[in-house]
Amino acid sequence: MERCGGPTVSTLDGSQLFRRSTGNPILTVDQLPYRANTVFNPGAARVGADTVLLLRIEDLRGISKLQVARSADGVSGWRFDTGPLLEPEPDVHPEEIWGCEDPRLTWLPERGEWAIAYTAYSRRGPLVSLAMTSDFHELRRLGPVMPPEDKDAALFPRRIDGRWAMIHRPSPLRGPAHMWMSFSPDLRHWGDHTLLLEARDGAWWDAGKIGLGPPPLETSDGWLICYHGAHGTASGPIYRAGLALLDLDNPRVVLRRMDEWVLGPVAPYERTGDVSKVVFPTGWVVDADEDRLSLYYGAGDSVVALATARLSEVLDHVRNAPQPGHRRATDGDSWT
Ligand code: BMA
Repeated sequence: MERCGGPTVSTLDGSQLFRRSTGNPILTVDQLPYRANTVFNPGAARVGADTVLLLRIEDLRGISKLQVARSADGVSGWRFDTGPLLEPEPDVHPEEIWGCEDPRLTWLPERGEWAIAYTAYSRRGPLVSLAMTSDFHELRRLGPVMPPEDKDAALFPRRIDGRWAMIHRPSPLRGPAHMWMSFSPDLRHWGDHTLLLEARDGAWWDAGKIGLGPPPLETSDGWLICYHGAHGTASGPIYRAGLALLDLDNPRVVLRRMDEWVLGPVAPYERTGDVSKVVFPTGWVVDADEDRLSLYYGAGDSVVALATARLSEVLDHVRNAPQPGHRRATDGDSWT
């Protein structure tokens, strides 16, 4: 991935960085070539002149599969492949018995192919599986790489100190669900599991449970990451999205973390749906010439939506966010 961004002066506050597409929701179940319940939480990629979305499509049984849609402008005119790229094959892949969900796409220049990190919904709970494709027509499964419960995974596009790196979100039996990082020599065997970014506590928007959104984006300031936080309320969780910056050479180090969310459920299609009050980013595409960051997200677990920002303004904000190492009383850590 090309390194992007440069210094700018921005007067926007964090919640104004992303602007919703006037075409939202950009994809709904009515546009699909077959009947289904919902379409949401897409992986995103730029392939040649097209934006490719790998859509999560939940069928009328409740089981999800992954289907490709292509568009020249990334907003409209979506063309669908005839069949799904990845559909559960429980006979040979029993971990997919209840579906394949929430893909994240990472281009790996070294291998000349895309890594698809997705959630396989097994009888023992969701787990992280990997598959590879070079063209979004043919697919090769690598299989499960993290046991249940674990989800919200994406690969870094290149090796870090000689090893592949992945962010993911295990759900521990006890306590909050934080984001972790793991390493692999071959994309199959993963270890050196490291706690990366902690869910905050109490009333914070990202208290209790967080998870990575799109794959880490390499910029000259560091790895930009977007993550969701699920804030519990009496009427269920509210899913919002925030930003952080990881050290370029050692992404185990969180350089900056914005306090305020940058995207929350405000629009009607975000506040109602199969699950209400959900924005769930899973893909982004950069147009460096246009200084544009296009963020694709599931809304209300029912439709696909798009919000765009100037990448330079996003980086300007994240650069000026607090350093997590500098803890404050409001962080609610154990020493307060
Ligand atoms: C998460 C995942 C997502 C879903 C989100 C909001 O745990 O299951 O697929 O979009 O919850 O319901």
